[in-house]
Amino acid sequence: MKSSSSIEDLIPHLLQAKKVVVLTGAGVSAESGIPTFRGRDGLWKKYRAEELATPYAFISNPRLVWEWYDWRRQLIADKQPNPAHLTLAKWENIFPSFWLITQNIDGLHQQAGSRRLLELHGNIWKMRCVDEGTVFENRTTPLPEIPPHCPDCGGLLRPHVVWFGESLDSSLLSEAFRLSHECEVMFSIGTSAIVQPAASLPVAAAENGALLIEINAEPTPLASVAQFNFYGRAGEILPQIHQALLQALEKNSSASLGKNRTTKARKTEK
Ligand code: BV8
Repeated sequence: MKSSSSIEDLIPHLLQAKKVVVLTGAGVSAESGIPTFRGRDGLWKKYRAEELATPYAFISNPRLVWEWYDWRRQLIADKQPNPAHLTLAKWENIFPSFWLITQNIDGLHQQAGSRRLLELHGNIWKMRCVDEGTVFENRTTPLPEIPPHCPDCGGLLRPHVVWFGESLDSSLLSEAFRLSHECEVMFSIGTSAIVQPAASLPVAAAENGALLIEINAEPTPLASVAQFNFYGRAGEILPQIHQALLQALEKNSSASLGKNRTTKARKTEK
């Protein structure tokens, strides 16, 4: 496997960075105890995610699809953000412009405190009425009724997520590409970089001259495009990068990040 880069070599780039964007995938939630999509533990009964997370599966068997989502909601309900989520939430106060784009639907980034966040694929705690299109939050686990029905019109409810074969919200997607095109540094963390169009965001950043950093348990198709590769657990690597960055900020308070950011960064640690 390609060896990991050195955090020491990465830090000077981060000290200079003003616009930083991060793309996360299921690997960021793995250390919170949530199975990844394509990992060994990602299967549910005998089904693969690609077979159930589709409009076709829902139309032909809404009960089966909702049983899967109810199982995932129950699994996620008592899980907590891990150090990877918590570190990324702190980075909103470290870089002048920081945005987090996630493919995950588990809501753990919000729970960790991230606010500058785009949820590309929706959120498992939201439901949408198939007839009216109204969206509302529902955190009841287990669901009392499967499939659930709209409290207003009695129509069928669906998870407010983007299924395979469905288009992403166009304004959200164009914002994600704008941020990726304009950033100086892009991290791709805990994603196999297979699912499109999300997997094209780091490529778009790199094509526009951004420094691309991959943090993943194993190399992905982005490995050869990234200038820095860190292989291992995101919940360990991100805090290591964060600590090295804080030390460099302390030492080099006149860096382009400026004194106010050093103070601000110190504040996020209290
Ligand atoms: C669309 C919500 C227009 C639902 C999800 C172009 C080329 C090829 C195919 C396509 C293409 N354009 C469209 C497609 C089809 C399809 C697609 O990409 N298919 C793939 C399988 C090839 N895309 C779509 O359908 C998208 N729609 O483009 O609309 C269109 C319409 C019709 C036809 C054509 C175009 C919609 C995609 C959204 C699907 N919905 N989720 C739900 O969750 O129930 S995607 C699903 O996959 C999750 O959101 C997940 O986050 C996402 C990506 O997976 P990963 O997050 O990367 O997870 P994975 O398990 O794969 O990898 C985890 C990684 O973490 C691993 O590498 C592992 O090593 C690592 N890891 C594990 N532990 C750790 C770790 N790393 C660090 N630390 C650890 N501790």
